[in-house]
Amino acid sequence: MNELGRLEDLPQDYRDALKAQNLVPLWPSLRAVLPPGKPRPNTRATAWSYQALRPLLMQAGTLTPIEKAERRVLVLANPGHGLEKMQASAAIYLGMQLLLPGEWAPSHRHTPNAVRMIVEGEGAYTTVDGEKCPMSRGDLILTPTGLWHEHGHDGSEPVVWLDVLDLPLVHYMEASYHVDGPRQTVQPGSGDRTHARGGLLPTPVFERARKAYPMLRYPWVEARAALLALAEDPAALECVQLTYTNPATGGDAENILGFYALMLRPGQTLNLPARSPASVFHVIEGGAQVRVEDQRFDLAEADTCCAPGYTPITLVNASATAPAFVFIADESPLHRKLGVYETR
Ligand code: 1HN
Repeated sequence: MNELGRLEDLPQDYRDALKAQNLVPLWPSLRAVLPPGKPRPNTRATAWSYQALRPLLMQAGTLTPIEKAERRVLVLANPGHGLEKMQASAAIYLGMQLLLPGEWAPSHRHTPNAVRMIVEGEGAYTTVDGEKCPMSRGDLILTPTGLWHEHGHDGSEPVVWLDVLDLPLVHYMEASYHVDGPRQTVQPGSGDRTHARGGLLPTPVFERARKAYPMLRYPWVEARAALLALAEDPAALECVQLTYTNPATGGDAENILGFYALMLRPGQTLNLPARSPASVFHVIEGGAQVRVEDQRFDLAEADTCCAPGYTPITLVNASATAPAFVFIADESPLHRKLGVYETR
């Protein structure tokens, strides 16, 4: 491959003349924006220990009242992007949010899509688009783009959840904004009870009743039972993984990020091929070793890690007796829609 000319090779008066016209020569920067063979991601394989972050999150609970925070969150920031960017990967934002008994995080809506994976505690709920969604450990609750959402807590213990948003991408697109709103009126009904029974869906006879996101809550009891059933299926010999889908479309639950529940059998080693999207692994139950590049993370319950794209990943359940359950988020829907998805 040719050595390309450097900026310093150009006479200063020529560089000044370009700059005065807002012009930039491409060739000194061409390799940086178009590296050979594969991208050079800023995303670094990084892990966050729940045991290490939990006391700091609880401290935030005493240092900062909810009124002063709106959302009391410690962001899981990837040092490869610079901590102030608040990115786990190019498109993924991660945060651990704390809500204390009696607190209320007021209603708003925004353009980035969010999901919440409940980590600990009982008694909190989030109201999304008028539907009150109770929060229990392992539940996944969607807050798709544009839908009103607020959080409340009628229980007696702190509740913590992992927020996953496509904020870095939407912000990069200069499309990120929010609108505040009044407390929502809770409507009766529950998408997870009307859309997840034996392959039956409400018939949209009157089109006006149709919602783009009819199912907002994916209870862990259902996902866990489905994984255990799938583990018995010969088709899932290699990989026991489920995709969180929108039952109305059969496609991904949200437009930009993909969400999955994975079961690792006792002693299982799962070698994942190198794929273009970056991914996030969060342990719901058990323990999982994640090997990516020259790193190895031993994740315990509630620990989280992220991995860049274009690199193979190995997941190991070191327990000989207990299965491990892992929540995964990745950038697959985005990569597929943009036509840049690849497996190597
Ligand atoms: C947000 O709206 C929530 O509603 C949590 O709980 C985290 C991070 C960035 C932007 C909006 C929430 C967020 C967020």
